[in-house]
Amino acid sequence: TVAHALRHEPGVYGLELDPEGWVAVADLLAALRRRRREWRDLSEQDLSRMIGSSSKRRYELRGGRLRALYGHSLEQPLQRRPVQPPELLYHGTEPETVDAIRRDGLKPMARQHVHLSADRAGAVEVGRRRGDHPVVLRILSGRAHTEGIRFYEGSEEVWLADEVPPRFIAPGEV
Ligand code: HQG
Repeated sequence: TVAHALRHEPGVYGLELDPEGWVAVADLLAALRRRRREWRDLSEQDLSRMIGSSSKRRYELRGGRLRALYGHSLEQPLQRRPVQPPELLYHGTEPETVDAIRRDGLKPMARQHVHLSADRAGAVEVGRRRGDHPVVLRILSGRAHTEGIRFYEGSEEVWLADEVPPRFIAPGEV
């Protein structure tokens, strides 16, 4: 529910994200408490326990505010500062999409950005969401950045890009 509110449809919860994706924790808690009976006593501690017990860092909780670090599909793009990415990044996907990706490049599809992984193991996990035989593509992110493609930091594990044209996708799978 928190991912839905902070990545996709804040309006459904009566919330509005600021330009960098933040909401006040108090507002989010009020919205969640209204949502379900068993959430009526939800506290900031519950929220921070939920965030801390996850295997992935999806949120940033700071100064009474919370935001999702990546994954957004909102129409209004969040303000992000482009940064230099590592030389290589990885993208995990399913075998069925590889031909289209090699032809058209990586596109954000329903989200604001293409999502890339900092290492191969992370990309395997991303690809596994779609089936038992994930494919991992190696992305020449250093070269793409030099040639003007914008990259942004999501979390330590997740990198974002506006797009990845086919010439920056290394041949073969890793
Ligand atoms: C594919 C989860 C055809 C792309 C994950 C992917 C990640 C194309 C799908 C994060 C294409 C989009 C994001 C093209 C890209 N033709 N297919 N030209 N370009 N695709 O869910 O990267 O657990 O929006 O390969 O772990 O799978 O929610 O992106 O399969 O970090 O925190 O289009 O979401 O994080 O799917 O996943 P998604 P993703 P959380």
